[in-house]
Amino acid sequence: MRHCTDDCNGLLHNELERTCTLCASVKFETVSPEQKAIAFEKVCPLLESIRYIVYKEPQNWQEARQFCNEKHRGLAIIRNIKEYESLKTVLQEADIRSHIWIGGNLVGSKWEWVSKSGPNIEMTYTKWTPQQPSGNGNCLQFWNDYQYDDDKCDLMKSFACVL
Ligand SMILES: [Ca+2]
Repeated sequence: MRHCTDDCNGLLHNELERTCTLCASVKFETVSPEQKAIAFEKVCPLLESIRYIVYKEPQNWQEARQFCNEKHRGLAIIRNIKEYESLKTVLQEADIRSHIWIGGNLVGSKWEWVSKSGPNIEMTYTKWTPQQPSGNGNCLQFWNDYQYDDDKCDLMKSFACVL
């Protein structure tokens, strides 16, 4: 895990470990006259207000990832249907129909979302094209009808970042 400097780019800064994390468990106390309670809440500021930006200029997956990391909050990740619909809308508005790199990566036998800093994120919500993944590549693209497809990482495609 990379150490982060002052700017966590929307991620949470863990002061103790000097790292950036996507989600954190935040302790809070409730004070009522009868009983004092301690609770933990999962907070993910980036994911709760996720916005995307799309670049038409084709790059290979690794270059796209590097670009998104430098300029934004990393390659696009999709955690749920809300985020999926959000990215789809951005692409439709930009009139981009297919072949868009997003931040999915095959690690071993598991598809994961890459993170700008910190560990990869488990891929729980998926929208695979029928008969995909076909095993012809380790990187994830939005294909026809904005459905997922695995493809060769060195191919040049438009791409989406987390804004
Ligand atoms: Ca494929």
